[in-house]
Amino acid sequence: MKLSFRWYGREDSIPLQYITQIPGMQTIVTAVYDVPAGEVWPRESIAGLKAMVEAAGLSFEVIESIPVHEDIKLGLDSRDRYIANYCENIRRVAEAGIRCICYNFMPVFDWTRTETEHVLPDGSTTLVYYEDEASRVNPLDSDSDLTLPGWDASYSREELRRVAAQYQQMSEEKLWENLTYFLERIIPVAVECGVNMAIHEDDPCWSIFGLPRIITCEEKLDRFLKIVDVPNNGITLCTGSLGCSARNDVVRMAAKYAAMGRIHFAHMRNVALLSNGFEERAHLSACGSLDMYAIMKALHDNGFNGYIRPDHGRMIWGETGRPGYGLYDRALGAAYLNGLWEAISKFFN
Ligand SMILES: [Mn+2]
Repeated sequence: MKLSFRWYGREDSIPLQYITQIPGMQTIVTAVYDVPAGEVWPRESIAGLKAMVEAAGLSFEVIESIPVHEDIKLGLDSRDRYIANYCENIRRVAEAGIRCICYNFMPVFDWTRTETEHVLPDGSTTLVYYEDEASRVNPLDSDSDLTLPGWDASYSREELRRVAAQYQQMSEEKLWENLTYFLERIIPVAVECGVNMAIHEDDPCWSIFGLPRIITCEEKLDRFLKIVDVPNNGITLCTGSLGCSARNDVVRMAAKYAAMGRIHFAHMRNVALLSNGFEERAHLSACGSLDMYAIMKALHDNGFNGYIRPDHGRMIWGETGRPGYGLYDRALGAAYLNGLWEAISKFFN
């Protein structure tokens, strides 16, 4: 495994040097954040990121994400221009040394929670999703002013409703068709550039706010991988996104897709499944519902050689900042993942 850490560029309050100080840290996961979705990233912006990352002693090999423009997901006529731009972005980041690109195909909203600063009994704060509160935070039919870091803040409330209405008339099958159209055009470019595309599962892994979601479970990942059946068309195994549904056997999926050589990136996070939703917890198995050791062992035993990063962390030790993306708890997560991997590697090799 290659240990990595997400960093939001110059705007991130966490200095790259602090990330370098995490033992075993190798690679930064980042993106060009100041270009609207669908447009081409300037070469200077990519080169600037690469220079900063490498100056800190880290490698620049993973992008998360190149966002997929809504017109592509909606299958509008304008999609061809956005797909051409997407291909150009793949070429440009590949030229700069990127080997893996994470992206998702979730309509309108990226990851969704009902609260970003839920206080746990130990005083740390975390991201939670409670079913009974989901309608309260629905920006489509309430006055909720909740916005999450993954959501496109460029939409006004009205635009958001207009785009969502287009999806609400769309079947899941139509969304699959639009995903197929996209993959058939971008994957050949990824192959040509030697880049692995790694789709991220929908988070949470079910339909929200009446919008279709299709990258949610083993059956659908199987279907996804067959659309363009080459190694470069792979997945980001996000344990927290899949693990928030008890129907998903994350250990089994880690083993299966690693053995197929289709997991290019792993997001390691623990969640506690509750009767009314889930809470993000510390990475340690004992803190949540997922057996993190078993997932790491499944990856190890099936030849996983991709990038891995600690996913969302809690806010601890008084840290404030971007929900899920503080330094301290993610650094503890990285140390824990290192420990699991070293023990598994030494004991089972
Ligand atoms: Mn994730």
